[in-house]
Amino acid sequence: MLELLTEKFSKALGRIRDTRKLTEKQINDILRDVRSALLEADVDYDVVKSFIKRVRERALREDLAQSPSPQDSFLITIYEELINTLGGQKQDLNRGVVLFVGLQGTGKTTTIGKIANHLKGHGFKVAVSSTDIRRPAAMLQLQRLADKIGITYYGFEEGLTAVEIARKAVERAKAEGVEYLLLDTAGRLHIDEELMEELRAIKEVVKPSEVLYVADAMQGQSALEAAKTFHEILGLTGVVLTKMDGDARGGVALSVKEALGVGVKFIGVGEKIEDIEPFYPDRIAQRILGLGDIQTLLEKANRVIPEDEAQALAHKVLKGEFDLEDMLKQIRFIKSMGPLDKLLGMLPGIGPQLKNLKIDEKKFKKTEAIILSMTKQERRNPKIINMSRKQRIAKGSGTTVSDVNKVLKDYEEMKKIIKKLKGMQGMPLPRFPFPFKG
Ligand SMILES: Nc1nc2c(ncn2[C@@H]2O[C@H](COP(=O)(O)OP(=O)(O)OP(=O)(O)O)[C@@H](O)[C@H]2O)c(=O)[nH]1
Ligand SMILES: [Mg+2]
Repeated sequence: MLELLTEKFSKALGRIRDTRKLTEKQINDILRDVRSALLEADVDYDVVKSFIKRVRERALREDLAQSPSPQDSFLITIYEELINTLGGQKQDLNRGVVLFVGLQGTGKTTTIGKIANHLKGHGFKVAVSSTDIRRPAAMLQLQRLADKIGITYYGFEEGLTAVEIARKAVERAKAEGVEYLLLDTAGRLHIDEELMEELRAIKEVVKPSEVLYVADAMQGQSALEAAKTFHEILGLTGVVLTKMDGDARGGVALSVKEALGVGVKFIGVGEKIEDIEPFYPDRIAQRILGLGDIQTLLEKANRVIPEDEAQALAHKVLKGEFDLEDMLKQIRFIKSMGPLDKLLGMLPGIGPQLKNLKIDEKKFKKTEAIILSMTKQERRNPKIINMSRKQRIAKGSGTTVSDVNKVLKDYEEMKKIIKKLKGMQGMPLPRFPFPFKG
């Protein structure tokens, strides 16, 4: 996700570091590269134009040459304008009835399952229902999802119209004190009168707190064309971009706010139920600028391990201290958090290095066994692990010396990467997280 933008941006912005002074010509040169990076990443032409214009005007008006560090000021300007383009503040989901609309196969039903699960995880009382009467399998799909995640599904007798289902579902939700009722709707290949009429009627009846348009990011700009029609007729309150995992360009994420006037609320990043993220414009801007997404990472960690342990670990990581005991802890909670590459991708500066660090998740078990066969002393100070110790560890964990060597090598590799984080220490997040200096 967004890899292309990140890569292009880091090239364009890399030039800033190499300059001592920022002249108007240099600003223009850099902005030309930024412009082509954005266009290549499939950002809407008008969005790019207005972004570049705002950055240039601010850069010249604020007279960067007068700033103690023109490079930093320029980067901050870019960072802040990126956040504006992405929609500014993070948008919360208003309580009430949330109506999901969009074209066929964009991920509406899956997204409802993911968001229901997400809201449940935050302690909300959630229920889901489906007005998609065209395909019987569509309702069954949502019902199964709901069962799987332990969410109430409202099903009704056959023969009801979509509008009648919607009305009944809302009545039940009200009676049961549900905080979020997520309503699924039928998708279509193209916008047609009948669908729009149905959606309009449903909206009339349920008086939704949110009308979310579900768009498939892999369709690029065209994903937003139909959205405009939906917006005119239904008054959208936000967008969910699905399949961001399949689109390295991700330009559509930067285009939504300006194209529609409403922001992205969630992004779907995979097929699994937990593959959903609230959309934080500032964190996305950090990702694009190659700063990683340490906040999301820490937040995830918080949810899995007790807070103080998470903090202690984050602290150690930030200080660049990291021994095999920490690695063991990491492995254990990463295992409960999902794919490692995704997690590492959120750490600053790690994206491009991932290619060299493909940790096989099945290897975790072995790694865990090997570390467990070490003494405390060995875990805290891996340097002392000589050949005879390796043989003992291999025997104890039912592995080979070469397996032990591999774990030690992985550890060194992780340590190297974590050292990079040292630059982040003491940097206030998220406003000035630029580890670009010097
Ligand atoms: N990779 C990936 N796949 C996704 C994501 N969201 C949904 N999908 C997949 O997209 C396909 C369609 O998802 P659905 O949720 O059935 O889409 P829908 O909009 O409800 O489809 P209709 O009800 O037929 O209009 C499924 O195979 C999902 O697994 C995502 O964020 N990433
Ligand atoms: Mg569906």
